Amino acid sequence: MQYSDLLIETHGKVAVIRLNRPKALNALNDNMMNELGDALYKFDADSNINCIVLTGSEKAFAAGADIAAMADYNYQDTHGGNYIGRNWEHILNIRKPVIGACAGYVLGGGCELAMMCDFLIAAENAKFGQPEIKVGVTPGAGGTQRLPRTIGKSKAMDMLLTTRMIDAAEAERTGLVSRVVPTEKLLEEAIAVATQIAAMPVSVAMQIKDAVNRAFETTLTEGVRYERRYFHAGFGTPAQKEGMHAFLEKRTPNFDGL
Ligand code: CO8
Repeated sequence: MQYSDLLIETHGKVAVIRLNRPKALNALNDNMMNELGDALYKFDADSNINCIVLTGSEKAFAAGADIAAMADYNYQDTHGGNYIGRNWEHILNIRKPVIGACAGYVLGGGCELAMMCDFLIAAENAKFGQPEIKVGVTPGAGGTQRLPRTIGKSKAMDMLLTTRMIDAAEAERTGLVSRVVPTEKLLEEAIAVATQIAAMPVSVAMQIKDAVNRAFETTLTEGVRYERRYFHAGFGTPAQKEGMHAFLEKRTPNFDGL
């Protein structure tokens, strides 16, 4: 598939997917979401790739869903045959780690897409917000669900009801992002972090991702049981043998292909 709204690069075992509709601040339209799903599935299945970085431009990760495309929709258009949302959640099926590298505006559907990544690295200039109420709708891709689970009810309500944007420092303070880096270094830093992850056994990275996501869907006891099954099953795998023996032999483990 040729992409018109994405740019793709690879750096060793790291794939970088860049949202690329600069004239519309990367507003997320149907074609871009189709392309994003395609690219994510492709890299998830590619044994040469262990980690994916999803980013936008310095001005905008994404300023939301494409308002121009949606403005004249009616209920049949959104919920009918071309159901909005059908191509928004492919990212949740990706087994390998996906890091969101966010600069500039991260708004509405852009913030929701970012929250579907495994963790976020923010540029100092990043601004996160859920301004949907200002265009007369609720969020539709998890803004009312993932945001309060991530930053707490009070901050989430404040952002959702007033449309207040939070800056990178506040986003880090609230746990929405894991690190803040200088704006001009965002991609370099994100690739460095992804490269570190890509050197780990991808099989274990995928299990950790699955187990962490389970934490949001189940009780603590069931979640720990789920984790314990992965832990027990890990014994006897090449990754466990290589990791533990490399430690005992005081050498760097080689998790290539594991
Ligand atoms: N959709 C379409 N076009 C956009 C969007 C958008 N979300 N955001 C910006 N643009 C366009 C502008 O129309 C403008 O185009 P043009 O040059 O042709 O006029 C261009 O990008 C540059 O934007 P501005 O001139 O407005 O730039 P400013 O620097 O003045 O302002 C802002 C930047 C503050 C980001 C401003 O553009 C803005 O407020 N944008 C809209 C933000 C917004 O409301 N986002 C939420 C949209 S609704 C949503 O995301 C619902 C998600 C539901 C997903 C459900 C899936 C199931």
